[in-house]
Amino acid sequence: MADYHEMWESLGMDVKAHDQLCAVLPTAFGDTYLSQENRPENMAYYDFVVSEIHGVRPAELIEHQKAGGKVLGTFCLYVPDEIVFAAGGIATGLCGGSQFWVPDGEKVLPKNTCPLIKASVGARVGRTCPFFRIADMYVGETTCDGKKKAWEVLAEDVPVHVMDMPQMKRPQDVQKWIGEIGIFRDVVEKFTGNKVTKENLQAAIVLLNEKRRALARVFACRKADPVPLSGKDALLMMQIAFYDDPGRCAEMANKLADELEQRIRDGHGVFAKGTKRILVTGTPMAIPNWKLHHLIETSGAVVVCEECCTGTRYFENLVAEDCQTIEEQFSALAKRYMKNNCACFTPNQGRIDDILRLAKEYKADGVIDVNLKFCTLYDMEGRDVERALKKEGIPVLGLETDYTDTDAEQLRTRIGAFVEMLG
Ligand code: BJ8
Repeated sequence: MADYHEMWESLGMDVKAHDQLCAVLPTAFGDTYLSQENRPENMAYYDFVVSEIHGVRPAELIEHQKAGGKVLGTFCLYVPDEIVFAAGGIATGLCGGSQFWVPDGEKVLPKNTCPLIKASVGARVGRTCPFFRIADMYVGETTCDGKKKAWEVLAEDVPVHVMDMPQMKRPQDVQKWIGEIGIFRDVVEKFTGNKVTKENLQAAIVLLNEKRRALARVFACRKADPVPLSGKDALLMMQIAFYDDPGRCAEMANKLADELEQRIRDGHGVFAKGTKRILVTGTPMAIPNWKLHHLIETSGAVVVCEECCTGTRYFENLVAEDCQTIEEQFSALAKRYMKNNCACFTPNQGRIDDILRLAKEYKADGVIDVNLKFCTLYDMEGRDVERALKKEGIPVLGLETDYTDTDAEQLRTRIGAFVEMLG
């Protein structure tokens, strides 16, 4: 990575502590990613992004701020980025996926909080992530209890707007979400000083739909056998999609899809034909959380799809592009975002249906349902997931883990036994 110390210092970061993170990441990435054979050439872009992870994109965001633009940090798939981009802002995903940030999170949160929340809060309070320093405002949401309380801690240090999520999916809940998006629009307009109009909202809808279409193209290629892309590489593309420039994200994903489609025509895969295919479902895997995929793909199987927020939920369902009025656009946004199936909703049959559908579409031999420790919502929903899959005769393995490596060998044993059982 080029030298960004001056930039990090100007952001008020704890540069000394941050250097420790920068020192371990290249080795972790090399061991997990660069050791893979036969990777598509177009993964070079994503490797480059990781090699400059706290440099290139943060520098772009700072340039945007210097030109008078605002950066809003988000943590959840329900927050409509379209509003931010329509108002000339940039929305960037902020979820923390490293154990490095957890101890700082534990200074202000109970230890028995999920690692995603602890890492996200720790990255801010420990001043060890440029993205968390750059964001002018954080956008939270009332999804799980842990997040709700985390916003209160973060709000002591940075402006936070919290969107009040419905917990059910009745027509009145969609109506409520339209209202919340309206409130969010007002906040964003005031914060950026720019109006959200029918025209700039339309442009933002098309921009983000293009990104969704491109990511979907890459995922569609994963249905092939032999599979032309490893699950680890697909996960990396998704993790970067959360904070990359959306236009560039679409361009790079389309280039990768072009290459993968050619690989399929040539019968060229990263794993041998017939390698056992795994669908992963459960809690999100924020960068640099590559643990589960690495374990699966070094245990004789390949991950072909993720039903989670760092997977299909991020790009499935487009926002209608044929709205005639701004009211129709708001309604289209609310309808699209409310199609996400997070365990914070009750009931959440839509997620079970999605898992069954995706297992068939991606020809999965088995499903691994992964839960981040202390995420009660996904943990409890695991029972229904297991029951539905068993009913359909699809083998399922439930796992719980965190960001540490202490359980890696135990997980490897269980995953290995599961893959072997698949025959
Ligand atoms: S839409 S999954 S991004 S809420 S893992 S913090 S739920 S205790 S991340 Fe999520 Fe939005 Fe849902 Fe997706 Fe809480 Fe569970 Fe932690 Fe979670």
